[in-house]
Amino acid sequence: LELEQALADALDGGDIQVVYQPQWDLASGRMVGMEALARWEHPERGAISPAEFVPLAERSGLINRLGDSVLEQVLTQLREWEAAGYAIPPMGVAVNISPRQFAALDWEAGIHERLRRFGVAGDRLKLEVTESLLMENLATAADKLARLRAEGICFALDDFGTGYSSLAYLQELPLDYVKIDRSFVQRIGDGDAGEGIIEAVLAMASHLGLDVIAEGVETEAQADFLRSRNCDAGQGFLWARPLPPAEVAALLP
Ligand code: G
Ligand code: G
Ligand code: MN
Ligand code: NA
Repeated sequence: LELEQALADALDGGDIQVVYQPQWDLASGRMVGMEALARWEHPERGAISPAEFVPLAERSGLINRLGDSVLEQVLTQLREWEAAGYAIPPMGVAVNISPRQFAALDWEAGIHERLRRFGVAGDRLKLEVTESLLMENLATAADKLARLRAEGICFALDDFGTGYSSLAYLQELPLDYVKIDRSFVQRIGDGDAGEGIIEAVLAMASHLGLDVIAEGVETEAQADFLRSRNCDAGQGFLWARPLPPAEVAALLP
């Protein structure tokens, strides 16, 4: 409860900041996008991981405010970068959307409204959702995605392979990318089933016409494996950690 109050105060005080982790095209080595990740520096406890405060925000209902804050920071940043003449990479900036946010009645309207208010084109924005959005009625979720996609926003399915994705469900959802969870990437070279799972995901994505981004790439051997299997893009400590805005801007053309 104490931490919940601290999170509410941090949201009031602007203490939730956004860092950006670059995503790279595996064939050309060019930066093709980035993922926005929330960071909380607590005055006494130091850095608190989003793995801790995002679930807390979900439980306490603060997730909508957290999500709005992250989205508004990203849109402000996009506007600034564009005004400064930076080319925003083609996959745009990805924002994580948690299931409870996605399900909120006014969430979709809030996205449309903020794009207009901040003067940012929808195609600069990518939203990362998880399979848990399927907790919602499949048709309702698919309609929501389709209406946002009509504004140019694209969608990635995050943490792919960790849930219950069935081909039938995925086929019903208008998605653009799947992200291979880092737990699979970390098993490359282990000689167990990890590589086979990645190959199966790549085959499935190709069948569905989806691009694939592998996350948590830490070694050249992992990158080589993914490149050799025609995985489209990668993200991970091998290339760059999540970076503050000025550092990621230095990587933009
Ligand atoms: O940045 P890090 O790898 O520590 O993130 C841990 C988890 O927190 C990841 O699952 C990530 O998706 C999630 N996360 C980070 N930032 C946000 C955010 O702004 N919104 C939501 N919903 N989740 C986030
Ligand atoms: O669930 P999601 O994909 O949003 O999680 C992204 C999280 O993964 C971020 O918290 C980010 O800090 C973390 N991350 C990014 N690259 C790497 C990596 O190469 N190795 C590890 N262990 N974590 C990473
Ligand atoms: Mn993510
Ligand atoms: Na993930």
